[in-house]
Amino acid sequence: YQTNNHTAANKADTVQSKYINQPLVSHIYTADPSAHVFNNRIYIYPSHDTATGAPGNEQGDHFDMMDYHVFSMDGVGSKVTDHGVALSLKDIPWAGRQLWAPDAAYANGKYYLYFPAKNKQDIFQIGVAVSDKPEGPFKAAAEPIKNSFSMDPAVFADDDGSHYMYFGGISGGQLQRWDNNVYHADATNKYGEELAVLPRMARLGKDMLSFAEPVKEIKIVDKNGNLFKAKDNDKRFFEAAWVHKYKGRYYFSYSTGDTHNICYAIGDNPYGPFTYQGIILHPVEGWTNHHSIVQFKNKWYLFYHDVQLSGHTHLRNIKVTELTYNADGTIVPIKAMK
Ligand code: FUB
Repeated sequence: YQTNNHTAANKADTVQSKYINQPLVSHIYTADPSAHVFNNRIYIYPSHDTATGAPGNEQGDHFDMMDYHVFSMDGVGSKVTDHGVALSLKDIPWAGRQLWAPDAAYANGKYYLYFPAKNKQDIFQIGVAVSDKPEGPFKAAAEPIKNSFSMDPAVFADDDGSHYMYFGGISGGQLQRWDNNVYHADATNKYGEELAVLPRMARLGKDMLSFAEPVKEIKIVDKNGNLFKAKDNDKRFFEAAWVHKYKGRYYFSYSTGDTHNICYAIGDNPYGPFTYQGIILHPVEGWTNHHSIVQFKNKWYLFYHDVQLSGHTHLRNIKVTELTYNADGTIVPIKAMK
């Protein structure tokens, strides 16, 4: 997660000419937008980036977020409402620091906010908070979700009412430290011939507060059915899992991290395996690339972020653009800069 060195000097120029879409909000920095349609309105659950002065390093210490805001809008292009602080670090009993990329779901007449944070031992886990309203405020459970680890939760609601959480991220997200659901503090990232670390998932319990089954790995394979190696870093999973369904098939999309692509793979069921298809979103400005995909009124949208407003990797701004499919169900790749 290295910072980039953009200067303010040429910014006015780049704002005019370089970006295909403009930030959805500019009064605060926002990132990792998870979008959902609730009550016929688009709700966005992003990270809230802040400049706390935390040092920039590979562990991502500079992503030092302290709270979440929820945003909503009638449709793409409509006014965006900031609903204010929905959950604060100080109100999460188990959390120590770093509120990273969240997601949300609706069930049982309630709204659930899922979020990663480092616990008091500085190990990432995933928490849940509950509200009667999609915009919150949310009340956090006293403990993280049992058996959860790493970060970037994404909750997919299937047509039969089942909810599945997909999660994990290597490097700063600590996923490389988890093998067979056991923690190894000293495990490091690999970049060679060994198999790439796989993202994880679990079906959520009916209470939406727990996992209903042991955490499983998700296989992302090439067209020959082979898993990627750690060195295949333009394709292998790094972070930012998202799942959506299109014409009965399951699309698992994710960021390749150090090569900055949003890629996707398609499977026949929520557990995979998922077969790699290609790039959805080419690298954006800033080190991280993180997205969500949602259908609204017969159109599909890709929410993402870049660093147009700040020029700094840890101070991002959320954006949206339309997503289109080819007749065979593959996605037309997007370049978000001219
Ligand atoms: O926002 C902090 C981290 O940056 C997220 O959890 C990652 O996906 C990356 O976007």
